[in-house]
Amino acid sequence: MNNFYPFVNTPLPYAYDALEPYIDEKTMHLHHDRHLQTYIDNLNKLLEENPSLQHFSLEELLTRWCRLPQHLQTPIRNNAGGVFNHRFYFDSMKEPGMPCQAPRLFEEMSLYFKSPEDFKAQFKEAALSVFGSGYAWLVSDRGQLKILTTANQNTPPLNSMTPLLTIDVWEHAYYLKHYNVRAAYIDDWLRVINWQAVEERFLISKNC
Ligand code: MN3
Repeated sequence: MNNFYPFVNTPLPYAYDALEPYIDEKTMHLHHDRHLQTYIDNLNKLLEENPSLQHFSLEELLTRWCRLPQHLQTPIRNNAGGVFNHRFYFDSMKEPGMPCQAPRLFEEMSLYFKSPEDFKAQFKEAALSVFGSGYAWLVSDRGQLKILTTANQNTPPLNSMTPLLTIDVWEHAYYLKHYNVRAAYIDDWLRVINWQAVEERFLISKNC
């Protein structure tokens, strides 16, 4: 895990075409190799110029922003957020069709959203509601499951919340295949969620 400066663009945990036909190979190349790479390069440049921040982990850069010089708070939030969010998004997906279950999480979801199917409907609604660019998230907020959205490359408040799942709804995540139809992208994305990874994050958040 590459969590400190210098940041490198770690490979996707699957092939670029692994999410076909739901998310296309070209989008994955551009998204990982160009978009994420740009955030990594920008973050490294900021840290190269500010050596006193090089010992901060990626998460610390996002949670200890009050320790950052004021003029760096926005660029660090944008670029460290861009790295964190993209890695989290890519790690939340897997090849379609592989058996993948999250029995403990789905049981808990039923308490908060009625059922996993209702959760998916509410999550889709939230992802559709993001105006412009941003993300929708499933988080554990001190043990409570919640859906929230963030604008641009903002992350959920990681001091109090544990992210469990995210979808990137910037247009670059879907425009080549789904054009401007974000709803169709969300439906396709719901078929490639790595529920096993989400369940693992959920269990860790419960100290299980
Ligand atoms: Mn993106």
